[in-house]
Amino acid sequence: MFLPDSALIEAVSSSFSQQFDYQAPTLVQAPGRVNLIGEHTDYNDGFVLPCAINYHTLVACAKREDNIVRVYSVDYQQVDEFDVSQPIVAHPEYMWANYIRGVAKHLLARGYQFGGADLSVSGNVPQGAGLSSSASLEVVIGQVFKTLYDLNISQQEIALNGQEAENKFVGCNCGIMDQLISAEGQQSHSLLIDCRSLETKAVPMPENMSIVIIHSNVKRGLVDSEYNTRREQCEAAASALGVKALRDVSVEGLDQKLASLPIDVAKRARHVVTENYRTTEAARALSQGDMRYLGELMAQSHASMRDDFEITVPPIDYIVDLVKEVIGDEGGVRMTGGGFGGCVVSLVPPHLVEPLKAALAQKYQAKTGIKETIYVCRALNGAGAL
Ligand code: GAF
Repeated sequence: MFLPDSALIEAVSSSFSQQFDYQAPTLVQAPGRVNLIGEHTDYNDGFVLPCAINYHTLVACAKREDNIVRVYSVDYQQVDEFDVSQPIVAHPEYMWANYIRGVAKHLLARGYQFGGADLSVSGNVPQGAGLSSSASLEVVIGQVFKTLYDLNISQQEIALNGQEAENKFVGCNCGIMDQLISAEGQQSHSLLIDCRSLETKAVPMPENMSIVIIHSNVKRGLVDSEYNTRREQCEAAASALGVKALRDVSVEGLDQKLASLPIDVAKRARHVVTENYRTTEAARALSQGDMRYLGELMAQSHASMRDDFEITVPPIDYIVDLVKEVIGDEGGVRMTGGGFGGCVVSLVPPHLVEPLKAALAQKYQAKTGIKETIYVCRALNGAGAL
């Protein structure tokens, strides 16, 4: 089994001992994710193709005999405490604590019974990068209570509970992709997820390609409001077209179907409908090792996010162009995640990883004034105890 970074293990273990004066018996992890294709399709009941990556949120934990949950955040050096036998309310100050409180509250509301715990939490999933640090925190906390109290809860319900906590307690109207891949990821595979049925199909990642994630380090602004606006536009399109969700619209004759919609709404819908098609095609291409077709689909996906969904920013478009210059048609590249900054995902033949790093080092900062960060990743298993 692939273990989280040893520095992370050391950080949560030693801080647990310092904070609570005894050694943690249990370590539980949940990974971040990168989405290969299928963006803004999850809340339209559509398809996504993410994989879990080797960056984690990690918790050292122990059961308590009472109903108190004590949490130490290694990254914020702050402590939170709440009682699971009392109504759980939002923390007045600490945003990070609300992910934990929200998950506990919604697990209890679903009927799961558990008492207190001591937790020391840390993570190396880059925050605000579109790699799902929040979802991995929600999922790891569900996994912690499952592990400590032997709860009879499926990985899928841990994910749904995390999403519910984020929607109702934290206040972000996200879809299910991030939590589901963090809970159910499979080593060396991506998962084609049907976000309506929540069925998953594991698709082997090609051994001859490296997953290279390039963080633009563009500070993501207005993300929540833009995200919610996009979601409303998609719902307006579905309702105007008389379907439950945009998943139910096929690509055949699409421009004609969208002709009577307001221009913005039509563009958003065109992205989602074509992206659903591209995502199922991409899963097929990946499973057949057809990297050329996969690369084309990723390029179309990026253009669609840029021109129709309008969620890319110039530094991200620049990185995508730079990567294309280096890899040609030997791999694929597109923005990944919610948009307005964050990361680009690329599948790159191993012999081109160093030339790619060199090209980025030479050109990106010179053009944008911002330094990129590069993560070469592997596809890993979802959440679990170590
Ligand atoms: C964010 C959301 F949390 C996901 O649910 C998904 O909608 C994604 O943006 C866009 O594909 O990560």
